[in-house]
Amino acid sequence: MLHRMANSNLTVEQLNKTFAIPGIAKFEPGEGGLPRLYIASPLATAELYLHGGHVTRFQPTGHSPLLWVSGSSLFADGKAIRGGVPVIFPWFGGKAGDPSAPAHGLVRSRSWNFHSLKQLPSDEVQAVLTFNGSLAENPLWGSDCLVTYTITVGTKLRLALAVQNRGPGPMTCEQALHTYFTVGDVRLVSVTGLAGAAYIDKVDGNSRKLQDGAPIKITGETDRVYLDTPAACTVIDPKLGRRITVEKTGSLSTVVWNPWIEKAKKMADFGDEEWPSMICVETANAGENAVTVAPGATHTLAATIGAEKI
Ligand code: TA6
Repeated sequence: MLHRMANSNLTVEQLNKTFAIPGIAKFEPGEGGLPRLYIASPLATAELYLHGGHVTRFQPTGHSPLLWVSGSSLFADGKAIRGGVPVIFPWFGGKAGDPSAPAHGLVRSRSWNFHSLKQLPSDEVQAVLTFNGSLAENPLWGSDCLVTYTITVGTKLRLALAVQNRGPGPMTCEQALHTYFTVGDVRLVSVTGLAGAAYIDKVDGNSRKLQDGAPIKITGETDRVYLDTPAACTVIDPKLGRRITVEKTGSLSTVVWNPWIEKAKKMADFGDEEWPSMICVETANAGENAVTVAPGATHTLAATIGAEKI
């Protein structure tokens, strides 16, 4: 059966002929028949969809999976996958001044182009995907641009989202790697690395607040955009007996989100009972941390995700 990519004439079979690494990485029909790259190296297993450039699985050898995906997620062109690492660009959340614009930008629900796949001397497996933003196609891009997303799978997951401004003027944009982590019980989890940071509390009228020095606990719907936070964050999960660390470069915002009970019920692609099993700690540039890229210049936001047992 031939599987057609959403916006390319390459089939899974043709992708494998061009890119597969025997015994390490191959394309297969994923959920909804969407083309999916499956990576199984001695260091880790991972899955990523061309749809949205979306990493849906990362499991370092010796650990249980680090990324969470809803059992109710959609896998269809034009729809975002609920979980994994959604790629958010060129705006975060709702687009300021344009309620008709899709939430979280233009790239998470469209198929990306597959550029390359290789095994590094470190035994890490590296995939590169691209997406061309064109004003002619959609003025919401704000500028012609080339997005290059480099995904490196090893004992850690390394993600690098590079935006090259191909327009004649400066390009101001927001971006995020909107990562969903699996946790044993979010009510037992704590998040460190954000002490003293200012944040926008989206469940309290977008009020601006200051994080105290204590580890962050989730005791209800939590939706916070922490500002001017370049440091690493750690998700401490006593039930799964591990801590997940998110190191980053090129990112000044960190978003912490759990929908809790009522918001989970309102999302059709999120199971009513799933909220205790996940937390988002997102690597972003949002709001006043939006970035301005000069004509011809490139800005890279990068995250490195790893786990250790406790
Ligand atoms: O990153 C947190 C957030 O902005 C929340 O406000 C919530 O909307 C979440 O993203 C998921 O957004 P989505 O459009 O994927 O439902």
